[in-house]
Amino acid sequence: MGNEISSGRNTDYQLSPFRREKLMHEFNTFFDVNKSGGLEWKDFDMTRKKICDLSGWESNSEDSLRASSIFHTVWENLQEQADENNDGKITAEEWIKMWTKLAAPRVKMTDKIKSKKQPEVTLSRLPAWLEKYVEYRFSLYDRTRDGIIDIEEFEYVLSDFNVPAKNARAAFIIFSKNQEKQVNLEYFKQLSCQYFQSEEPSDLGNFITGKLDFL
Ligand SMILES: [Ca+2]
Ligand SMILES: [Ca+2]
Repeated sequence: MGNEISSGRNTDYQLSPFRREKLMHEFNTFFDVNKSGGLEWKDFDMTRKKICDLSGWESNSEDSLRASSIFHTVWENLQEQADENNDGKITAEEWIKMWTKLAAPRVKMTDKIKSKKQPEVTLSRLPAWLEKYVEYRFSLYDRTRDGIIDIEEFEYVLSDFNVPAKNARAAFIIFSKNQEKQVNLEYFKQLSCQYFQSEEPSDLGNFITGKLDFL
């Protein structure tokens, strides 16, 4: 599947070290919940459960059933895109490979011959499964359910992922522009999109995980 010609993607494309580090940070800190070194349904099920528990959703409530269905879909879509050897696990290598494929600019064969320079990455939408996942992550942060994440909520939820309070607060101040910009779902999605795709270290989305520096 997906050889150079049929995929139409530049297969020489490599993610920058900056982007790789961000993606691995995301993989290790947030996706691999049980710290097994790989992603499995178990990791997604644990996140789903955590969101339901924190939100006070009873196991058979409409909200809980919806979360369950969405998490199954997210996991199935991720598997389709990343689980190359179909063993039900996504390794770090498969994760990076998937992102490399997604990021590889579409090229015409003639362009490839003309220039060895890598085309600039343009920010596009996240894959649909990830966008759904980001929405649930927003609801994990938004403890008071007012549609906005504040600095206390951000610090509180990240402490669960072992992010020091000082870093979480500093990061929040950066991407909220000194708390002048409301962090609602739309802005949170924009920042997340930037986190996964930006090559520019000063972009505000790079601070969305509470980590202050990459490479
Ligand atoms: Ca795992
Ligand atoms: Ca696999």
